Amino acid sequence: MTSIPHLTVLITGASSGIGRACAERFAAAGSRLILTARRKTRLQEIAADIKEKYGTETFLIQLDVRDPKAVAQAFNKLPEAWQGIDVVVNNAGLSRGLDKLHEGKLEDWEEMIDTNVKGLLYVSKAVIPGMVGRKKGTIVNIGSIAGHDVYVGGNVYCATKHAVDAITRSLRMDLVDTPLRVCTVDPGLVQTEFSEVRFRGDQDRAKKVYHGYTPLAPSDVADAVYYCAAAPPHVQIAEILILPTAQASPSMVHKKTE
Ligand code: NDP
Ligand code: 8X3
Repeated sequence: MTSIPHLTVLITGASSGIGRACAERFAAAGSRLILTARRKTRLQEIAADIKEKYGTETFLIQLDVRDPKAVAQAFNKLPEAWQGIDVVVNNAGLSRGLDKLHEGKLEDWEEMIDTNVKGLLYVSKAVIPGMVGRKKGTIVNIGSIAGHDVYVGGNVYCATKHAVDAITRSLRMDLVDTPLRVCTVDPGLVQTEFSEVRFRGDQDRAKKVYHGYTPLAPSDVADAVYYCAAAPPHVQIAEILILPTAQASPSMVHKKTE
């Protein structure tokens, strides 16, 4: 794999989990990073950590991707030195609950759709025109195995990840006459804050999701994202589906019983 130092990489949802691991992976490769999330203190801690380890230059943006005006403004007023984004990792996302559809909550559905689908669209619209103008750029969307298959209670979350898959494939067509590349990295179970967020802070329930087998680590997914970005310019890694060895489908996970 080639190394890609000195690229400017934008990561959404960089305050935790997969986004944070991507920040670390690209920092280790010598990239400079635009990190965004709602929790700015977290971003500041991560920036300090990677500055110390790798000397990484960062530009931090406190941003809720659900707010189209804030997204447009944030990228319109980037300092000149940060305008040349080479790689965008559309990672910000979440799930809420595992309710059957007829028992689900409207606010949960809206939060998932607004973040996972509309947020990804807003950020893409803000960033891709510059890439087209510069004739250079890699877009890596973080999808999910939930964009390939469904599971009980996954209804709206699975729909958002199927939407990410559709957007990714369609965007690849939109950009086929440009040098830009459109990739999706679709993980199975990754141990992050994802389940804590899904179960609204119920740590016991969240921990059980990862019991009895070895889930993916965020760094496993970050390696796949980096692979997409570091491929030679004529190589477009369209899709990587990455699962724990003990997972065969969203609902089939081989767990050891004690
Ligand atoms: P985490 O909860 O650890 O991280 C989610 C990140 O998204 C946080 O940095 C959070 O930042 C950010 N985020 C959430 N909502 C918003 C928002 N409205 N605006 C801006 N940022 C937001 O979970 P993961 O790392 O696991 O999730 C990252 C992505 O990976 C998601 O798209 C998820 O769907 C996907 N995924 C996760 C899998 C898993 O098993 N963990 C498997 C497959 C896909 P903050 O709260 O500071 O804003
Ligand atoms: C996150 C993984 O299986 O909880 O996308 O949907 S799963």
